[in-house]
Amino acid sequence: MIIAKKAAPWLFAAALALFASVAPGQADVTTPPSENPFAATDQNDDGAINSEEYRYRMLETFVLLDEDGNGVLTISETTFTDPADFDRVDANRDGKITIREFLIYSGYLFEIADVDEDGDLSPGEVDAFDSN
Ligand SMILES: [Ca+2]
Ligand SMILES: [Ca+2]
Ligand SMILES: [Ca+2]
Repeated sequence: MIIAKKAAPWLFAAALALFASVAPGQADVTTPPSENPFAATDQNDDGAINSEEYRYRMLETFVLLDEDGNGVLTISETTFTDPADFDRVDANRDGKITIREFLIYSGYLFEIADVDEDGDLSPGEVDAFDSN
């Protein structure tokens, strides 16, 4: 399987990585590649992304990014161009992002994006976050 790392912009703007098109067509064969990443993440089709749907997407994203499958991400497996961005996620600064570090950081992004704090990300909240 070809991993579309380049198509997986991450972090901030992009990084509600869920909205990053981590080749949704590859991650889920039932999802047409052209489908809106939001819709692909919103598995119960209620028009919002809850924390479970988000977490699932994050795990999927992590696995797709982890090219050598060793369970950690190194900077070369990410699309970070600024090492400071990588360090922000790499909490213990050992040069590797573990799944735990990844989920903690992405959970933090979820909270920031969930402006009305209802535990769901609406399309509007995602758009607002993306354009920041
Ligand atoms: Ca949903
Ligand atoms: Ca680390
Ligand atoms: Ca919300």
